[in-house]
Amino acid sequence: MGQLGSGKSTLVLQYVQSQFVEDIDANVQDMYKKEVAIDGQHYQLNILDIVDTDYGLDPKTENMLRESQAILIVYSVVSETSFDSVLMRVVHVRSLLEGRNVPIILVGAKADLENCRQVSSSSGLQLARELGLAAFLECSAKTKYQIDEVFETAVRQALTEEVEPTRSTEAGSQRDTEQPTESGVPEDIEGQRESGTQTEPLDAVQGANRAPRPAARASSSNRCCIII
Ligand SMILES: Nc1nc2c(ncn2[C@@H]2O[C@H](COP(=O)(O)OP(=O)(O)OP(=O)(O)O)[C@@H](O)[C@H]2O)c(=O)[nH]1
Ligand SMILES: [Mg+2]
Repeated sequence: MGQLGSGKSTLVLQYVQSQFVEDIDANVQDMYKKEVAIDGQHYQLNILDIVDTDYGLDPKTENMLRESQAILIVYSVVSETSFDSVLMRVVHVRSLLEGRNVPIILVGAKADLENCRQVSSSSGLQLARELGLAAFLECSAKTKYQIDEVFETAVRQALTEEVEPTRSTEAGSQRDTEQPTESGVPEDIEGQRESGTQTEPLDAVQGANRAPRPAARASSSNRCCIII
């Protein structure tokens, strides 16, 4: 999810096809599949690149979102308006999820465009913390910076949610109505990153590189549906 032009499709294509495509058809919803090994386990990822407008989603997409295992909300670090639209999207997603604990990962795209940056790394991190999101990363589809990490984070977070005792990510299963848990972002990193200075992976702030608990791996169906 994310504002028009924030970089969603380019990000997926770089991850799935290892190419930076400059001109991608907008307003086309595509499902991509990728087999990956993460932490020694094989997974089949189904990545749905949705059509997301500021006017909402169609009902079919909303249903797929409810049945997903992880949701990526993307903004462009060179577009303050895309960043400002994140809150609205998080609120909307949470209303659709009705308490299901599907991890929402905040992604700052186009991090190679440092000279045009309008959103600092620390602002992205702070928003992720304030909203209690599962993780935050910046990436660049152009330079491949943190592209794999974005999706690996999504899978790890999905697995982490799977082991919560009363929750399930199996399609069609009964889910509880708890509110999303606290962010995995550690307390001690706030303020460590200054505007415009982000050049290294944000691993420390992701909650992303937390290894999934062993039970998570055991209960996984090795399929993961990610919405972007
Ligand atoms: N420099 C740079 N440009 C990027 C990057 N990612 C995407 N772009 C460019 O940003 C523009 C929009 O990217 P898209 O991937 O189509 O954005 P989108 O979010 O899928 O857009 P919609 O489908 O219209 O909502 C394209 O011209 C891309 O080439 C990046 O990491 N770096
Ligand atoms: Mg697109």
